[in-house]
Amino acid sequence: GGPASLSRFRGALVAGVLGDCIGGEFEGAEEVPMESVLQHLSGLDDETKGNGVLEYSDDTAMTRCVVQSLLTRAGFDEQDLARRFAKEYSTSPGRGYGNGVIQVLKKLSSFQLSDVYQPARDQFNGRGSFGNGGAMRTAPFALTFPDRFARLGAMLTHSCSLGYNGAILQALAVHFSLQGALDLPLQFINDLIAEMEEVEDNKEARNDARILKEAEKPFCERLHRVRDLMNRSKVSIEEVISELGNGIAALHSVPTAIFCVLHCLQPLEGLPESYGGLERTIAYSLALGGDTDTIACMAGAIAGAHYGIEAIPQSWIRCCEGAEDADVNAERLHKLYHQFPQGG
Ligand code: F2R
Ligand code: MG
Ligand code: MG
Repeated sequence: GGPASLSRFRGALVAGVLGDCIGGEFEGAEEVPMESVLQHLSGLDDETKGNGVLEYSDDTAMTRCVVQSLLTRAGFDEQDLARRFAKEYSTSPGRGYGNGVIQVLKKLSSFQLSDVYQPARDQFNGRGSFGNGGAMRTAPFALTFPDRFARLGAMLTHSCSLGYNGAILQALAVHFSLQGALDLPLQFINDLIAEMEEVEDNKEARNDARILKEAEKPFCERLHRVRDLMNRSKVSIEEVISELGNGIAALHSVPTAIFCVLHCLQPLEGLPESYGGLERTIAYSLALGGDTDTIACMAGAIAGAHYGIEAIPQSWIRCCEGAEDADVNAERLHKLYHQFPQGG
């Protein structure tokens, strides 16, 4: 596709932060009535609030490391990125990190480390993490070479293919959305399936899928389910959760985030008519419960890339810690990528 516009890229990075900050309220909740979501969202329009009252979590903390590393090194540098993840964690350990990844982040602080990918390989008795921590931070990679950098960036903490392939899928979804691909939703999902057919076509992926008793190509299988749900005239929240999941595993959250965006392209019953697609996507992601900050962060990034920065309510930006920084950095990164189109 053609080059992504600045508005789309700003939209992606800012809406990702919004999803994380706004979604944090419900992370881990089993059931989230839409009424509670709408109440939470209408609180963001309160003029007396603002100035970053909703704090960001690990999702944004790690995305900021990716952005800073890409900007400072003018491209992908795993040593620099690993150092930034470790420093960020040691400075602010209370951002709600996954229980496993904390071990990796502590080991990455060691000066004697010769291979920055080794701590991730040691996770979960050598099987590696399949959590969504690699996927939640990939949006900055989505302007160029999303698959290569998303994979390497994720493997610093997630060495299981069900973790890093989730990061690739999320980066591809943002990448396609930046090119305007969501104008043709069916083509969008078919293109993602075609890409993931190749991504999952190797020994490691097949082996991990077999050990975890998943389908031969787990992400492709989930994307087929997304396409089936898209074609249904009515889908309940319960069906989405049972078909796609709302959990902390990349497999149970990245396809879900993609579905949220697709489902919210049109007005939805139960959501205010005044909402545009971006607001609908965030609201719907929260109503699924479970890993709401991360699903809303990933869905936000894909939707933000589609609707652009102009679609994001200013009052929401004012309420979310780090949203204005994300906007400034999106502009810097966009400029850098246009100077060095290969991204390093
Ligand atoms: N962790 C959270 N939220 C829950 C609690 C927050 C915190 N304790 C608090 O109270 O403030 N949110 C954040 O974590 C998710 C991203 O996690 P990430 O980076 O993938 O971490 P990790 O530890 O690698 O994986 C997460 C969990 O998944 C299970 N798991 C992963 N791989 C496994 C494997 N091979 N075998 C068995 N289990 C595996 C483990 O339970 C891991 O702890 C985001 O939601 C982010 O917002
Ligand atoms: Mg989080
Ligand atoms: Mg989360």
